[in-house]
Amino acid sequence: MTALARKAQVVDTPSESAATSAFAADVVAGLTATPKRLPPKYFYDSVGSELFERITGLSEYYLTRCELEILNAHAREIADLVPSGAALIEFGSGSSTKTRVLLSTAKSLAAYVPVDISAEFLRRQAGSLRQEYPTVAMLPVAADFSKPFSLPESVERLPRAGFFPGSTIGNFEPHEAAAFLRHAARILGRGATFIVGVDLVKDPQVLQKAYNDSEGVTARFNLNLLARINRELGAKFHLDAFEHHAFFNRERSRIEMHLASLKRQRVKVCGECIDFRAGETIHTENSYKYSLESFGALARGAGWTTAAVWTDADKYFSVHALRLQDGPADGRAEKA
Ligand code: AVJ
Repeated sequence: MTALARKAQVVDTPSESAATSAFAADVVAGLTATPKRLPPKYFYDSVGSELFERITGLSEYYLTRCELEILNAHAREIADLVPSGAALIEFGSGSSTKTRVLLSTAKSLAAYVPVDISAEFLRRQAGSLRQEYPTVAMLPVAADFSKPFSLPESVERLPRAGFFPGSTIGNFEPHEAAAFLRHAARILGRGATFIVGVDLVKDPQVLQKAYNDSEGVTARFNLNLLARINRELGAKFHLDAFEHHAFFNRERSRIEMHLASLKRQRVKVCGECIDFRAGETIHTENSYKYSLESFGALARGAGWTTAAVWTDADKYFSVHALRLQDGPADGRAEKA
């Protein structure tokens, strides 16, 4: 093996123990904080990813259905906003159905760069896409897309378009979402287009149901976080001593998910004793809901202009095509 090959292998396989200790540190920090919280990115181990897949197929979970309706209805227009010969950078992958709409319609794409934490998932996904789209270079990057990362050298000179579907941007606090859009501007560079899926404010009943489905899949998805802590960190959470709570916080325009302790209890996690009052919750996720105007304003504040916006027939969900003008974000695009 050459030195280069050896190096590449080390770089792209972050050791399991390093990942586990980062998880442990975040769990202990979140559970010893007041109020208690856990980062939503840890929902997606293999069990959680599978549960999320099931959520996207639920009739109550309108987000995926509405976004696909928009992408399919406007595929041509969206694809026309992607410069020819461009590299398509996807922030967090996993939504290969949505990606396929773009890969199939934007015929002249030179490369597809999915950026995701799960190297294993990326490898499998890239493998099947390679067969379906033999003319597009598949260049997965294993990284946390919310932190700075470098693009593969071969796409540095290509025009770039970004894709961030699913309203994952709603997991960020609004100020973090703005920071993320500035970070994306730096990665995508001058003249870039950014296609972003954003869930919209609507009848709270509809929102409520989307996060409290009748089959209880979302409840299991939420509780899997405790199951994962048990599996990977050897804790002993009793899953039946906690309950899934999801509600719309109107004032902050967000769905909040919590895990509520059904009784007073103490759980040992990584050597720390975590005490719960009866009814005390762990805040596990926020899912912000925007209006077309409020998201447009957020994007504008981060240096992007709105080239186009589409919604589904019910106006439940939106897809924004953002454009980076010559003087982007905080006045610089590294790659321009
Ligand atoms: C993938 C973050 C967009 O907030 O709707 C689904 C995750 N949480 N059901 C969302 C989720 C509960 C989802 N996002």
